[in-house]
Amino acid sequence: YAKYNHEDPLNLESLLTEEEIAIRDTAREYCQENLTPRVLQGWRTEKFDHDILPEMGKLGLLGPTIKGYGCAGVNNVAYGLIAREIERVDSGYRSMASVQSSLVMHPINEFGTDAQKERYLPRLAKGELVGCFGLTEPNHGSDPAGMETTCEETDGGFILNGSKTWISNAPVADVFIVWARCKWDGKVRGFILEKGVKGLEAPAIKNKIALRASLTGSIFMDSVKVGHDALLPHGQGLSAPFSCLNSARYGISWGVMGALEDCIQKTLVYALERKQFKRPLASFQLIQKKLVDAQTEAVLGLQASVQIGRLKDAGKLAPEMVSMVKRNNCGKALQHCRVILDILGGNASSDEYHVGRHVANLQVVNTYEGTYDIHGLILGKAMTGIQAFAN
Ligand code: TGC
Ligand code: FAD
Repeated sequence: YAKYNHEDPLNLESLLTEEEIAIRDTAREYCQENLTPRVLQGWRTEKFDHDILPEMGKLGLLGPTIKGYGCAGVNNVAYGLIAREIERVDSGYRSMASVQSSLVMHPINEFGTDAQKERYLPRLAKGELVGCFGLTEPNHGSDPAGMETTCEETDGGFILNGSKTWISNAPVADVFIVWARCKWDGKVRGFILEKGVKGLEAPAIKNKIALRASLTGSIFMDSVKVGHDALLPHGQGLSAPFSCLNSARYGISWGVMGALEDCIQKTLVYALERKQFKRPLASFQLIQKKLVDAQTEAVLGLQASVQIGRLKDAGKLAPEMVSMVKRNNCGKALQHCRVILDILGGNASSDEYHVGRHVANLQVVNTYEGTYDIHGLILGKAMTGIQAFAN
């Protein structure tokens, strides 16, 4: 028999190439040495740290699957491994990076013109520009098809009106990917807006009780006039924003496992050190069960994410597969981080023990990019042939 390694129970390492392992190790070293020391300050002050995206850019962690434009051109498993390392520190930092990579650079690369790619991708890859993605609206979250933001054609370009809410990175964004319904044919299309254009505002949503290390805001568009070159011409209909979501949701399936792994590691160390009734907490059966249940789900979730990553790289991915891993991994991470938080006793309420911060973050990650229940209904439709979420 092989020797059981409780730090990698199903030998995930054996499923990775040397290049993937090297990328993971680079990301891990950066995150542990540079993000961990800043996370409490970021969480407590809700301040955006403008150095982080450029630092990630230098290491090739932004838009890493894109070929050219200064991007690393690595595979989707490597992209997932990067998300896992960033979210091991904080979901807010992963949010910042995955919006930049999957929700801003991806649509420009997929649906943009050569000129748009040249103008934005190299600077987004370096982290010199910050991007955001506006799909959700005050009256339309789970049902973006109801979107009220409009676009009409005018002399020399377009006019956009409407508002978006709960938009990651918006208050500090230089580049806004905004989705609007076009008045001339009723189709949804994406537009690139630049900070400073008249009629565009992006105030912060303050005092969040989760994801505090990442800035979130609204987007208000009051007759924002842009040229024809703002349109992403090669994507129309909701399948365009949904294709961005497929990529971000896949990354999230890895990321939340990183957050759960961090909670397991921290509560295990605590349980081995802390004594009650003259014995380490780790010696009690109930504590061991909580830790083992959590670890089993982290290990199984990661196996599923590797499989989805390999299928994505092979061009054999169905969006429903992403719904399954996004839903499962977010739900399991939230559930088990919450259970093992109990191991910390009263210290669970101190942010210095970190696990409570992960629990708060994971409530949001289980909600954004399609809620747990919406992904359940997407899978229910695939299974039964009956759409349950709308008429
Ligand atoms: P439906 O009629 O099913 O589809 C409309 C069109 O879209 C196509 N499609 C997809 N294409 C690619 N990938 C997918 N996953 C797709 N799902 C659907 C579909 O084939 C159709 O194409 P066509 O050509 O026939 O027009 O659309 P629906 O309106 O009934 O959709 C329902 C539902 C529930 C699936 C969808 O609306 C949904 O996913 N809702 C959840 C909304 C959501 O995820 N919002 C995320 C906002 S962004 C965000 O949260 C960022 S957080 C980032 C961070 O900080 O990390
Ligand atoms: P609702 O759609 O109102 O849903 C409320 C509840 O009702 C949920 O439990 C949902 O599952 C349930 N529900 C809805 N419809 C049905 C149904 N048919 N059947 C059964 N149950 C249903 N959006 C962006 O576009 N870009 C971003 O960068 C972004 N970042 C975010 C950052 C943060 C911190 C947060 C909190 C959100 C962010 N979002 C972003 C928005 C996010 O995607 C939405 O919050 C999410 O899609 C849910 O929409 P909603 O909040 O309007 O909830």
